[in-house]
Amino acid sequence: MTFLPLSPPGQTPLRVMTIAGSDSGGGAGIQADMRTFALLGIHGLVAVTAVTVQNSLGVKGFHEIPVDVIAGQITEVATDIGVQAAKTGMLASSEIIDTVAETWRSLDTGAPLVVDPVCASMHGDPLLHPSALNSLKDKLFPIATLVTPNLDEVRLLTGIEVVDDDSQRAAARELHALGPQWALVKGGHMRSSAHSPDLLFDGTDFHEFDSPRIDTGHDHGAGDTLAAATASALAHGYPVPDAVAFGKRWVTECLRAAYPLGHGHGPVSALFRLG
Ligand code: PXL
Repeated sequence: MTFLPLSPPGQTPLRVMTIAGSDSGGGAGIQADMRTFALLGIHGLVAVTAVTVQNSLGVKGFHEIPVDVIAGQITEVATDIGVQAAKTGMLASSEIIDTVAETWRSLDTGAPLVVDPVCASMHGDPLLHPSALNSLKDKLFPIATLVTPNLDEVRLLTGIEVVDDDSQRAAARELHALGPQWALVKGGHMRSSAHSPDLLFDGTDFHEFDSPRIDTGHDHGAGDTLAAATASALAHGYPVPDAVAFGKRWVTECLRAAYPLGHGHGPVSALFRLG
């Protein structure tokens, strides 16, 4: 596949910020995001929202970072280092969501914001208090360039059970009506399909992105990786449909390269990029 342009050695690369949780197993969260950024030639910036205690078998617990520390991380790096795009992942609580939304809004960077509305781990362990769903919808979605829910998140956010093309379109319309410029309904969790059809909607046009379903038991961090790669392409100025197409190709390759880890589920792997 073709990658993103690289800056020459010694020249400051583009910067993309991840506002997300730490995964002690190194497969998802900020660890997946930073790996993606590095292997795409992006300088990653970090605002840690929560520290999870987890391994390949599941999330045992998490500790939320105080909101003033989260706001501080975002503000200090954005005002000094500058940021060409950002993405959110695990935000844990409505207090954190409100802080992230307010901080990002007031910084007024003009940089695109990708909101991956992480609700639970692949094992079903909660990563967001259920009461925070409304904050996601009311505070963060309206300032998002792009939201990227999977089908479980779509059900929680809209009540729509996506089973086919029609319900996927209905979900995209409902999500877009919540205020983001673009809504991507990822089809990867439509396990009965031989494909992984993603649908992007900007309120007028639908764009479809298809890829073969990669048959791997190791897909931990796939959503984070797609959002991080898409944000990286947005930082380069790609139009949203092109950035999503790039993110989808990248995560498909990462799924092909996924590996077993520990006694449970392994992560997708960006290490294929190293040749
Ligand atoms: O893949 C979603 C995700 C995001 N962020 C953190 C996670 C997970 C899944 O486990 O642990 C920190």
